[in-house]
Amino acid sequence: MKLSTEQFKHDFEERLTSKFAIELAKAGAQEKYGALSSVVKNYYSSIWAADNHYKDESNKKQAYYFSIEFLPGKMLKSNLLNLGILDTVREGLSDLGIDLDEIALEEPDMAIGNGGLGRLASCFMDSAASTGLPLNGNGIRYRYGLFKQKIVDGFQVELPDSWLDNGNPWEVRRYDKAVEVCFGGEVWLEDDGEGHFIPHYQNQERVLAVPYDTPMVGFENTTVNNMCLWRSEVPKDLDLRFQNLEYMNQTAMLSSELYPNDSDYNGQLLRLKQEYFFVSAGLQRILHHYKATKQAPITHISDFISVHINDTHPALCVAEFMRLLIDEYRITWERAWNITVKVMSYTNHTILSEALEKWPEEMVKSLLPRLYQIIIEIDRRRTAELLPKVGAKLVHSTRIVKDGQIHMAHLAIIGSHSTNGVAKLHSDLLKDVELHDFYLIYPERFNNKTNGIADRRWSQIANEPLSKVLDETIGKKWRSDLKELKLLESYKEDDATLQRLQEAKYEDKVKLAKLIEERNGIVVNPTALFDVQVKRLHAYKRQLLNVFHIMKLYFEIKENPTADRTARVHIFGAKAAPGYHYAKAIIKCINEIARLINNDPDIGDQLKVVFLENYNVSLAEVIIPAANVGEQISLASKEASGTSNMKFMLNGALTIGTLDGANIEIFEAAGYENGFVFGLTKDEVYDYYKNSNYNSRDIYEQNPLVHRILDAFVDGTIPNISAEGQQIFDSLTTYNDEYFVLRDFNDYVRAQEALEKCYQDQKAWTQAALMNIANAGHFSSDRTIREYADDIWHIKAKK
Ligand code: TH1
Repeated sequence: MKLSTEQFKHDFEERLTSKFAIELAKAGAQEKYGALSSVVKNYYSSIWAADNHYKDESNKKQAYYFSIEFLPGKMLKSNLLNLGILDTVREGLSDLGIDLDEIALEEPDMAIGNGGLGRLASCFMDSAASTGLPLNGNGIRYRYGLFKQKIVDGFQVELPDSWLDNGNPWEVRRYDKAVEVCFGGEVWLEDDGEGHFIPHYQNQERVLAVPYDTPMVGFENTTVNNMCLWRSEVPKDLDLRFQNLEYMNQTAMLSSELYPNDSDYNGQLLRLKQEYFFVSAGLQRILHHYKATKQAPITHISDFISVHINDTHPALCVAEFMRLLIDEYRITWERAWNITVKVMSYTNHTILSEALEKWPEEMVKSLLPRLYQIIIEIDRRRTAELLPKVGAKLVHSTRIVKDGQIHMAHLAIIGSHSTNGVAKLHSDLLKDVELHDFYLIYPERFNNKTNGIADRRWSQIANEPLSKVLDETIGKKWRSDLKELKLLESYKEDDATLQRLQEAKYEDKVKLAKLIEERNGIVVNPTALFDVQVKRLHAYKRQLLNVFHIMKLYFEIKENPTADRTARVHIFGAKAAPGYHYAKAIIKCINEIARLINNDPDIGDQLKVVFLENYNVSLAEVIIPAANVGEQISLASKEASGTSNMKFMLNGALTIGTLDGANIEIFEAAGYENGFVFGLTKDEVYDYYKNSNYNSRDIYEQNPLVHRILDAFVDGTIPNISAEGQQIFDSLTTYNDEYFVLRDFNDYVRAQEALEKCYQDQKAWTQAALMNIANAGHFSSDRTIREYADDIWHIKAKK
């Protein structure tokens, strides 16, 4: 949009007075943020309304992304950037003596997600709007987002994230679009005399679902999509029988808290309720909207809408859509089923067994009696139809209802026309191993969509120094088309460009160093090698491997404190699920190791270890640009894709990583010579499983370095970790090291040594960094979302 600095200043000052009855000189940061966000909202509101109108009128197909998590982070700068007024506003504020970056800090991170899954959903929201694709989000408006992490005496402590305390300027409450969602009670079917069975209900618990719409503003275009988040409330005309505190509390709880588990399933009733709550509300709203805006009969709905099931959490979509079509719209089972399969599509994000949702039949039956009937019937009909075609073995292994449990992934695959994985390796594993039997029955449904990132946030917003170098080297087209970064390759031998890239990185490192000093009181040298691992704390991600290598460095320096070495700073950011004791033990150990190393005068500047508490999107925006090395060291086959790997690449960090998830595609794109690969391959891992011939104790006994490092966890070398150190020690010796940390240790050390050697040649290093940046174009989520739009949803971009 067009906006002059003068106009902006006028709008801003006027809003400050009208909203807070205060003049600029007296306004605090909170008020300045309130006024600024309100002005910005005003700028996009007419575009939003116009685009809604266009969508209704144009009759074009729209897609809906159902996700139990979103992780947008802060919205202010991204809205400014996408409206094309970031520089104008920055300048206008500066004229008024205000620093945009300072007021931006007032916005709480919107953290209604745990990690990669929710962040991917938000990258998709940004990219869809920015590529003009009609894709809307559907989720839950959690009152409390992901907990805030504090580190107290080295331990993780969780505090509530009460992110709505000062209001949320972006959302619009749409009470007139509220719907009811019902739980429990009894259901029976009665013949209506025309061959249709009508369900009758009694004793159901009713919940009002109220939608809050948040606009997703596209980058320099006229598309504004909607992220709809549902809040649970008590219906105004509540039946007397339900008017008690227990029910009121239960109802409020539904949208109260995000479950803090990443890649993990914990089968609690409230979670199942949350899943049905946003699924039912979302589908009802879609159908109401269809009826209100489309002339076509409901049987044509698959020409107008697509519903995407993001991991299995919204898999009830299949059964709920069937219910609505059959019970509410009186469509026959066969037709309803054909429509449902056409409308639904599903993404699998993990093969970890602890993350695969299976709900006890009894639980589903009592909480969702009608859906239970429908699920049983889907399973029954499919079994009858397929038995003669594919045989009992395949039918049995792929059944939805088995051993008293409802398999949500099975429901999602069977009830949709597309199942995709999130990186090539992961999608191949789905086809060849984990979902092989489904692949045999429905080969045409399987496909891959390698993840991507909202590159504008991770470069233009997060890394201004680098963005400036890019503008001045290859022009500005990369800002709207990341593939343009390829042009950078021709500057690989240009010393001036390499020099400028180094300067930009240095500037980012100084900024992070400042933050580390402020937050942790640790002084780090920005010329040191910054080696970063930021992601959820999980055993399969193997933060321990990183920690063991740090211990090796520590021992070496202690033995020879005056040797000439590359100074290193190891930076961690990671939250552990509150009930995941092993992960929390690792956090405690990292912090105690940091304390030990950072306070040892022998070590000095040669090695520092920093654990930054409360890792979240906005912290990532400071950490990732400053990294020289990104750690992507999960056990091969375990990380479905990973997405921080792509953010590091885009910011010119080199990857040290295993052949896992999207790392493989990153190494292929950037060139294997521009990264550091190590570790078991997925085939080697699967061979170990097949032959059950891994013995970690042997490695402990036979490798003196491993022995020494492990002993440090239990012999007092690392102080204050007696219980935690023992737990880790035992997991790797007595319990056979589930994620092959010891098996991969030597090779990891080799890769780290190669990396360090490369870093000593700053020119060669910067050339490798340049090759990473130049080839990051493929990992824009603009590319990913176009693939979903073309291959799965069949939706078209607004020109
Ligand atoms: C993550 C995967 O672990 C990660 O590899 C991938 O890049 C990301 O999804 C996006 O595709 C997952 N997060 C969750 C969270 C829950 C359940 C399963 C997964 S998989 C709650």
